[in-house]
Amino acid sequence: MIRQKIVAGNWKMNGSKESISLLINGLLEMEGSNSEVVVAPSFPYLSQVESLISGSAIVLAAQNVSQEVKGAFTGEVSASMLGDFGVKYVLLGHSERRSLYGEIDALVASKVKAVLDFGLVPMLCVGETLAEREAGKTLEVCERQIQAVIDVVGIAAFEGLVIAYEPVWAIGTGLSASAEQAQEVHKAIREFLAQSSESVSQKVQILYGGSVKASTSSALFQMPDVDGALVGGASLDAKEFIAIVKAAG
Ligand code: G2H
Repeated sequence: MIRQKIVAGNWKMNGSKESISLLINGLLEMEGSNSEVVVAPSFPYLSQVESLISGSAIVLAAQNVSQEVKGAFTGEVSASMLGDFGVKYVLLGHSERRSLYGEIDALVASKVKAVLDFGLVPMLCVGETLAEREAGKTLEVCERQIQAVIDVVGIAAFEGLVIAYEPVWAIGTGLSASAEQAQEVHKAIREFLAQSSESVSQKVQILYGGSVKASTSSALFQMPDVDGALVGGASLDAKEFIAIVKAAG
């Protein structure tokens, strides 16, 4: 099955009005791509980025969301609010949210449900720590994180969801997984999904994330089960990000 590639830039807590304007103007010089190009600014800049990318093929993502619909939840942002700013994707279960903000599997699953209920697309991040990899638990961890979501939203909902495999040991460390390591886990994730639904397993896009750079991206994108990339640090440089988009074809 042919799955469209996605190249998503997770800007994390970086940027200012000025730097974001420069970055987006740089990205707008990009030639047309067969891949879907996505950017995920921090909440305060969603409106600015929505305006800047208007009329282009660039798609907007958010980095987090509340699991609640509305009400007395000071400091939280709902899925409907994100929808108001043209957001399509919402990153969920990123390891920084899991490790620094205590987001356990059940909370991630309820956020996935909130996003799907509002018609947006969750980008569900899963991945193992170095200790878990060394203990041979890579697949066990990824499967547990995915199963927690299946238990809440059902396997059919995965047709409207993107998975990002992000080994924690590769995030922001400069230590990217090799293309072969990524392929091995992506294939195993697809086989795990196939146990519940073969058709869903073939449709779901599985991105790789973790120190992706232009120089490593071509090899990654040649892997049959790698359907794109979730890019952190390298997405803050327009030229580098455009080179990754080009590598995706
Ligand atoms: C992983 C990735 C983006 P980086 O967090 O989600 O960041 O490419 O900086 O490792």
